[in-house]
Amino acid sequence: MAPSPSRQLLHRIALVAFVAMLATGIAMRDAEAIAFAVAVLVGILLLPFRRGLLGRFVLALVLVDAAAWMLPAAFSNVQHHDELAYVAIPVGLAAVAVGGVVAAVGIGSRLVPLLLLLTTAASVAYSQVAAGDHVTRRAGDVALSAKNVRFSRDALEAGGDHVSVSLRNRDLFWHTFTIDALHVDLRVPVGATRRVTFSAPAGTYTYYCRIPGHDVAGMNGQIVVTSSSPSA
Ligand SMILES: [Cu+2]
Repeated sequence: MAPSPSRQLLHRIALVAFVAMLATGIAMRDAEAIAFAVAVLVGILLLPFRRGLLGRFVLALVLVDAAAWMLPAAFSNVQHHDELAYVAIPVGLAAVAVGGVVAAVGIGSRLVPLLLLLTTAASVAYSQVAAGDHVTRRAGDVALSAKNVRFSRDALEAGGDHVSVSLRNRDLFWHTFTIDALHVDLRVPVGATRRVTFSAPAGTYTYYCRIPGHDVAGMNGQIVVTSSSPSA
């Protein structure tokens, strides 16, 4: 029996997802992205068995997860007019993930890839031509970056009435700069820089990334806030 149109489409989209995820993982040296690519490959290898049910199930799970991370990243980076590569990566991966999920639930229309391709092209083009609120680090910011589920620094100092922190995310998946005690929760998608300004009584505060598993993996540190600027 020949595979159904949706299974054929799922197979093709999953191959694209595998190559795109692997290439992104290698280009960004991102272990989580490579793990995602491997999970997609497992789903592809399972597709020929049991009328594809197990493969469909695995691919649906992995691609729903990918879409859940990449769609908001795509929206955020388009909206903030981030660098071309860091708009194209989440938009492209989100489109592939959504297409894969649609095929995994049994919709095999050829219109799906066409619509996704057009949406991707339009979103990326819009992000690069429209004027907007592109966020960059500013003088005086406490500067942090995140790479391979690590903050660049685990001890920060800040002073003054207002503390500004800018975080650049060099990983494919989201990171946050979160201080529960101060209700600070800065969310940063792939390749982007985001800033947060807050006021805090002098003291020592713990910051961490609240993406599941990241705090446990060591993504945390302490910020000491003094009443006057530390450089003064
Ligand atoms: Cu994180």
